[in-house]
Amino acid sequence: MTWRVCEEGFDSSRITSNGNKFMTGNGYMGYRGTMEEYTKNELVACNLPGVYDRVGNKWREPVNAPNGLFTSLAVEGKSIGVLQEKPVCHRQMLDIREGLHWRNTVWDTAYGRVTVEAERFASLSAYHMLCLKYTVRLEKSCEITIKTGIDGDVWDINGPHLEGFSCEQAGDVIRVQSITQELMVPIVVAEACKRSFIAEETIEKQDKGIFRIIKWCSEPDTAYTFYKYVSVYTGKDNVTDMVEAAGEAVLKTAEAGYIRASQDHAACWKTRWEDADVVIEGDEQDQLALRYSIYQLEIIAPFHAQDQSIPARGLSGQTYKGAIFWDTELFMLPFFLHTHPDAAKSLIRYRIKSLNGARRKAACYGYRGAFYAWESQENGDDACSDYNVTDVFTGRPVRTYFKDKQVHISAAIAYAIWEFYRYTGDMSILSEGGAEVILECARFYHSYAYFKEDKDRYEILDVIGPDEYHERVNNNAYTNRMVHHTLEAALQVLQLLKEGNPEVYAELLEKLDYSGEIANIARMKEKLYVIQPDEKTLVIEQFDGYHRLEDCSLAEVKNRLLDPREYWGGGHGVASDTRIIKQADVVLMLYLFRDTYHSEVLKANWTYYEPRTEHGSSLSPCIYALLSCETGNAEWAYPFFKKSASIDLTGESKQFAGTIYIGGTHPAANGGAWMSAILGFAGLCVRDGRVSVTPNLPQKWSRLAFKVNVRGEKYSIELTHDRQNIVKLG
Ligand code: IFM
Repeated sequence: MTWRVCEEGFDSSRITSNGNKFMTGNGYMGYRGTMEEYTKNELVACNLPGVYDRVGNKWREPVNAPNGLFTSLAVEGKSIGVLQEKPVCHRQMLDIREGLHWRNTVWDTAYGRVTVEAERFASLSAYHMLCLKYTVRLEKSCEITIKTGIDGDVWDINGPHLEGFSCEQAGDVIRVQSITQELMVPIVVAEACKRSFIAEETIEKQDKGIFRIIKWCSEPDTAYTFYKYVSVYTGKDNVTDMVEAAGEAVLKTAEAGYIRASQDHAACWKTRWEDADVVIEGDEQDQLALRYSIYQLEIIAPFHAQDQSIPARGLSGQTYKGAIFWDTELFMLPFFLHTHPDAAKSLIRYRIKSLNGARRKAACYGYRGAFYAWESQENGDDACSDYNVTDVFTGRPVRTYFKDKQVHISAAIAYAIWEFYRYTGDMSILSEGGAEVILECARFYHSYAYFKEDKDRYEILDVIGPDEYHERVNNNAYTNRMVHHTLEAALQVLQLLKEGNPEVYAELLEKLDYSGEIANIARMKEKLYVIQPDEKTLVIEQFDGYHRLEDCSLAEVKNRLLDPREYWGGGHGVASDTRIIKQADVVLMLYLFRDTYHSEVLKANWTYYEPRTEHGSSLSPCIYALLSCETGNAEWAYPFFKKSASIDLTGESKQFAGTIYIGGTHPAANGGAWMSAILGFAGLCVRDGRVSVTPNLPQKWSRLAFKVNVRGEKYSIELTHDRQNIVKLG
């Protein structure tokens, strides 16, 4: 019950959301929760993170590989599938303990009952492999035709990305080779299919696909099962001959058999859960929702790579250009840091690897240092368009300033590197590029800031804070505080290296020509305007002039919408001239720097900003949960935890920004759900390698138990309303 996600009945209006909800994956690839008989029209995708392509002047986005699991069924020549024939019974299920997708569908046809049962997984023990077990059973004796193979005609938002198709058979293996249009990255998908029943098999080649046509006459009530072993390789993999590697992988897995492949896969899942599971007693729905959030993070975690990060919509497709946002550093990293520090390191290394992209961006705007991409792709270049929203009324692109003005992105990266160092105590992350990133981010802010002589202070002007509805504002409280932190981290990093690693220190100063910069950074840190709570109300103004905006209710602003898909921000948005904000902004700042504020300030700002927050971003509710826990109010936090944890189960999230599709999974919310439970309700705190908790469990929960990895040592933590137990595991 708490390890399974199930849906009964077939509802065509849920095809897209179920594609997200029933995702499987292994970090190397994400496979959407679609039916075997679906095609690109139902958004089938085998998404490959890190392989991007641009067609003409359309948006650059990650590539979907040819679908090696395509399988359709015909009985006496008539197609039977959920789209052709309404099933009498249909169940779709995800076993999150073992990372298995399963479907069972029954049709009542002129030929009696037809049942299809299929199970599949993206292997956690062999990252290039997808495996499928497919069983068909008929009540009567009929001619069955299965078409199964590799469908290269894939779903793309801004494609088609693949060209130069070659579809071949080589012995028992069929394969499709193609290349991406822009960078000509080769993609190879190979398939081997095994069955133990006798049938006639022919091969059908199409321009973009190759299929096996398997025909036989069935006995009544007899199960016919076949197995598909599919491998995916790209030119980005470190192999000399991809075609050979892909062919060998499928043959080797096929020879070992499905049971062996699924056992190896399950064993890897067992290890993952040993490190990451969180047990909630007292509410089964919460238990499932949190486990499911963890599952979503596990299937996108880059365990296979040294320096890969995670896109904002995970591996659920091409939404948001498959790009990496600050979501990873502030909302996902804490989960990985506490459970799988190696995966966390890969996320940090991705930012180190893409530092030159951030330098290019800064230089392009006339600044120095590192201005990270708002939407980052493989080389750190910004995929964010100047027109990221389309107006619903005119169909015209709307000029947005996310790319130019969300300068807080660099600070989030510096913050994450500093947190990684503080948590792991691993100096190597600093000497292997982390220090350079922090220093270059600090340099960027120094070149961006404005020194106001009359006020004798640095100000950060013309920015967008986390609340994207208010563009080009001055002195956003969150941004200024984060910049302050970056400057502080830069100075501390310099000190650490000077004392602990003088050679690296000297090399870095020389390489970056930084000696003269140190005084600039120190001065700016002293004189940067950090917005303080109002003396009477304790509220921190979100940006200069925020309090002069119209103070109307969220309901009133919603009422003003003429179209539900209308964009609320920018020049003409319904929220732009009001105090209604998209997502946690000041509240996020207070959470991150909670130790430096009085609890009355935390409460006053939570109470002020919450009714004015739309929670129009999936990043928002968890932050309100975390800050309420900080003020000792678990009951206020609870509904926000629930909202965060269940977002990809219910599918209740914004699907459009203007006319642009933004649906998919929400890893930042998944990470936020974990943070709310562990850093919020359990009050876990790890400082200098020491573990402590300040629990404040929701009334409904009778027990919360989890593990954390601190500097290579594992701790098991168990909490009830009146007991806490922290045990270091041997
Ligand atoms: O990074 C977020 C941003 O804060 C709000 N819009 C969506 C982005 C991706 O999740």
